[in-house]
Amino acid sequence: MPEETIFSKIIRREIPSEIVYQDDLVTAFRDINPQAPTHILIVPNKLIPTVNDVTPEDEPMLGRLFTVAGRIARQEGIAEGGYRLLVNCNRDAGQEVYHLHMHILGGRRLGPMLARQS
Ligand code: DGP
Repeated sequence: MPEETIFSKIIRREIPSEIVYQDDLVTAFRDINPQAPTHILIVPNKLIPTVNDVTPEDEPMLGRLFTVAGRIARQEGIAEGGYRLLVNCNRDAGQEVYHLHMHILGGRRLGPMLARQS
């Protein structure tokens, strides 16, 4: 079994966070360190560490991530202006929390997709 992260405790509401949506498959809550006016994470309720660990049986949950992303974008008023969905996988992408999550970022011009190398 993979090791639980702080996100499992957030999903079970054992530690405080601003949950904006929850159903049988996914939970969405505001990022603790927002990079944009709207910065929300959507996570599977089941612990899946990275995209590399996804299996075909996870496909209903993966589809739910997108339908919930659209719903939250409308709720947050960023659907028309636009937003970015982002999933980091492992070290080179800078993944910090090893519980699969989709970032929803919006509410300002987000700029180029990748930071320039210095
Ligand atoms: P990533 O680099 O893709 O693994 O992003 C992890 C994100 O998780 C990062 O933007 C900060 C956020 N985060 C980490 N710990 C917590 C927490 O305890 N609560 C909340 N709400 N967000 C957290």
